[in-house]
Amino acid sequence: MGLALLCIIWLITFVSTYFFIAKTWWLPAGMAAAAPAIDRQFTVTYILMGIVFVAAQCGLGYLVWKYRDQGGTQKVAYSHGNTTLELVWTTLTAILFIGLNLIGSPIWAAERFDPPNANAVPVEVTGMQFAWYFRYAGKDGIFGATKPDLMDPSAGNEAAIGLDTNDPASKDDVVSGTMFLPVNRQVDLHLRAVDVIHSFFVPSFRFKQDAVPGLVIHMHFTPTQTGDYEIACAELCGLGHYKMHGMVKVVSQDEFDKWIAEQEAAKQ
Ligand SMILES: [Cu+2]
Repeated sequence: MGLALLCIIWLITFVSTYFFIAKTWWLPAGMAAAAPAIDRQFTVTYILMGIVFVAAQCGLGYLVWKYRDQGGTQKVAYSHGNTTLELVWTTLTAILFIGLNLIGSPIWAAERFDPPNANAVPVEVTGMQFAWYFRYAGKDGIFGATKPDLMDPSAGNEAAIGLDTNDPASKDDVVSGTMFLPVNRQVDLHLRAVDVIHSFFVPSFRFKQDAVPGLVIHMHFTPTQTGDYEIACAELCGLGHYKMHGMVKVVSQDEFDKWIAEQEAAKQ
């Protein structure tokens, strides 16, 4: 029985480790400026935690086998702990976790606490049950007022986020259900939520941030490749959570300007 358990524990360990090493199910290619640094941190974390995982599971299998029931009448010896051993592993674990946090925090903080570039594109992202809306400030660079009592989610776009069309600053605001971004230009994100907490997740950009009702969260990132990328809501936000999906279209600056101009024209 002890040998069978050892075999099962080791088998599960090695099979699951294989899928991680072979990258059977893995992230899409990184398409944002911060992606290489985030992937490096991710790899370091995976390797370190992988070593700990394999060592712990191998130890578990071995001990299950070593201390199997061997019959006989030998009395069980109980251990009441080993202070030195406990101090050592607690210290090592603390060093590992605090160290990983310290290594990762500059990447995390740079997208949040550094001010955005002067030429960053401001985009307001609004999450609501169960759609994402993207607003561009237009030529004046100012987002017009939105009002909760003007919100009509069934009408979509401008009406969905409750844009106040009487506000002069809102006249040139463009609201879209698809996110358009110019390539190699920083995006100054203003992240909002209307009803519950949502999470704006673009796996290809290695970008994930909660959108919280009552808060406007500022973050920035820079897409580095043109193409279409998926947006998912990464926070269970209700019955339609599974379909709270959107697309980012990263295009050239010219195509972006053309698209904005078309949207402005359609408003007239
Ligand atoms: Cu959601």
